[in-house]
Amino acid sequence: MDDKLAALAAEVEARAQQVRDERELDELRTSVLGRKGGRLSQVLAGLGKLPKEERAEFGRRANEAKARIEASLEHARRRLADAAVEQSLARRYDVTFDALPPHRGSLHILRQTLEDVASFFRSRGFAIVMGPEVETEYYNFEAMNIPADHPARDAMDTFYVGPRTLLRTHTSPMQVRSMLAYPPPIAILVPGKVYRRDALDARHAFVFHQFEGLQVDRGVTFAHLKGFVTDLCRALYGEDRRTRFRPSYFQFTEPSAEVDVSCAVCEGRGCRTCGGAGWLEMGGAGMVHPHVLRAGGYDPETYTGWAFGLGIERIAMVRNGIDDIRLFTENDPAFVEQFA
Ligand code: FA5
Repeated sequence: MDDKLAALAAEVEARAQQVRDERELDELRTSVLGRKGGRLSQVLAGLGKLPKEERAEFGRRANEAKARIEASLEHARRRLADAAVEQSLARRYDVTFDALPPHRGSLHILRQTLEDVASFFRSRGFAIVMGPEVETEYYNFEAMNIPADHPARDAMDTFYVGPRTLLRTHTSPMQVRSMLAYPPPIAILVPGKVYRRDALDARHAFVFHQFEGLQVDRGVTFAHLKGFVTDLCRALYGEDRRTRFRPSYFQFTEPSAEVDVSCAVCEGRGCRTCGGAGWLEMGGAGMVHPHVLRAGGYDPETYTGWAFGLGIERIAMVRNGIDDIRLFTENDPAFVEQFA
C-alpha cells in the first residue's frame, strides 16, 4: 500500500511538471483527486482490508501523499500563471507604427461643383452675391415680368410662407435686387437654394440649387451670352462637349433660349440618361427683358444684358454620371465618400 501511495505521488509530481495549460492541469487533478474514480480514492479504498494496527500509520502516509500531490498541482498552477504573466510582458509594442488615419471630412460634391462654377466666374471678374431664400412675390414674380394670374406662375409651383411671401422658386429675383443695389455695369454670379412644389423623382427635387449669371453693360449682345455659356460648359465638362441654344420662352428675357449640353454617356447618340435625345437640358438663358432692367432702375435704351440660370444638381449629375438627384441628400457614406 505504501508503495502505491509513494508511486502515485511521484507520478503526479512528474506529470504536473509536464502540463502545458490549465485544461491539462484540471484533467490531472480530477484523475487523481476526483471523489469518484480518482486514483487516490482507489488506493485509499484498500484501507479497510489492512490489519487494525497498520491503519493509523497508513492514514498518516496517505495524508502525506495527498499533501505532496496537492503541492505538485499547486506548483504547476503557479508555473502556468507566471508563464502567462511573462508572456504578456514579452509582447512588444511598436510605438513608431502609424496610427489608423483619422476620418477626414470633405466637401460635398454639390459644393465642389459650385466651387468650380464660382472659380470660372471669378476668373472673368464677376462678383458673387447671395440673396434671401424667403422672398416676396414682387421680386420672385412681378419684377421678373410675371404678373399675378399669369399662367407662367403655375410652371413654378410655389411654397408660400405668408401673404405675398414665398420660398424663392429661382435665383432670378436677385437680378433686380442687385441692379437696385449697384449702378451699371454689373457682372454677378448668384448661387443658392431654390424651392418648388415639384414631385420628387430621379431628376426633380423640391429643394435644389441654381446659379444665376447676369451681365449688364453698354453694348452687351446675345453673342456675349453664347460665348460665355459655351466657355463655361467647356470648363465644366471638357473641351469636347458641345453646347446648343434652343429657342425658348421666359417672361424675363427676350429673346430666350434653353441651354443644352451633349450627353457625356452616349456622346450625343442618344441613351437612357438623356432620354434618347443625345442632349441634356442645363437651364434657361436670354437677353434681360427691358421691363426687368427698368424694375432694376437701369435704362434699357442705354444698357443691355444677358442672364442665365442653371441647376447645380444637373451639372453635378452630368459630370459625375450620377443618375438620381435624391442621392445628393440621402447622406449615404458610400455615395458621399466617392467624391472625397
Ligand atoms: C428658371 O428657373 C429660370 N429662372 C432660368 C433663367 C434665368 C432663364 C435667367 C433665363 C434667364 P427653369 O425653371 O427652366 O428656369 O429652371 C432652370 C434649371 O433648374 C433647369 O434647367 C434645371 O437644371 C433646374 N431645375 C428646375 N427644376 C428642378 C427640380 N425640380 N429639381 C432639380 N433641378 C431643377
